[in-house]
Amino acid sequence: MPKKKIFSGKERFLKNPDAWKIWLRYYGSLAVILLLLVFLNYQLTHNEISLTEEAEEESIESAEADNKADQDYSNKTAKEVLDSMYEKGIFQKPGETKTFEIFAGSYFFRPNEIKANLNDIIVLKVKAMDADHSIRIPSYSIYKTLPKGEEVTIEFTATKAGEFRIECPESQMMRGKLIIE
Ligand SMILES: [Cu+2]
Repeated sequence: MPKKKIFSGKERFLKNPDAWKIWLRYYGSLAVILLLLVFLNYQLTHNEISLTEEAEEESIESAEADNKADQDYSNKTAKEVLDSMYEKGIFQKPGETKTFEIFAGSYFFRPNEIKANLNDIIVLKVKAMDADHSIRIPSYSIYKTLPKGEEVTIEFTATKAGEFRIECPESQMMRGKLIIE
């Protein structure tokens, strides 16, 4: 009696004519899953890297901008910084003190034209040379007598812009101009 051949599960499987289909399904699924995992992994790491790069680029850019601002600032002198603030109207520009030496004589003021800027503090040192005179700037309510040979100091703030007459009321020819810009 021939011994009945007993196939193991594996042998039986291998004898199955459709075995290749099962194999394909099994390994095919595995391959697909594996590919999917590889793809996902690539996507994740790639995105992570590009995000990190973006963040790095941004931080480099902002650091560069900071540096540039710092440099712009440090390249400017204190005066330039202040001037730019005056220009922007952050501060009102204080006037400079401008001193003028004026000689008064028969019949002149020398110099006879004084120029200053609005808000300047104007100091006039006026000296009558040959006789007593006086100086008057009506628009600024200034009137001072000038005894001969004596230096008289007049100080005022240029609060009004324009051209203003300087005169000696006693001498019609003694005329000057105060120009405030
Ligand atoms: Cu005079």
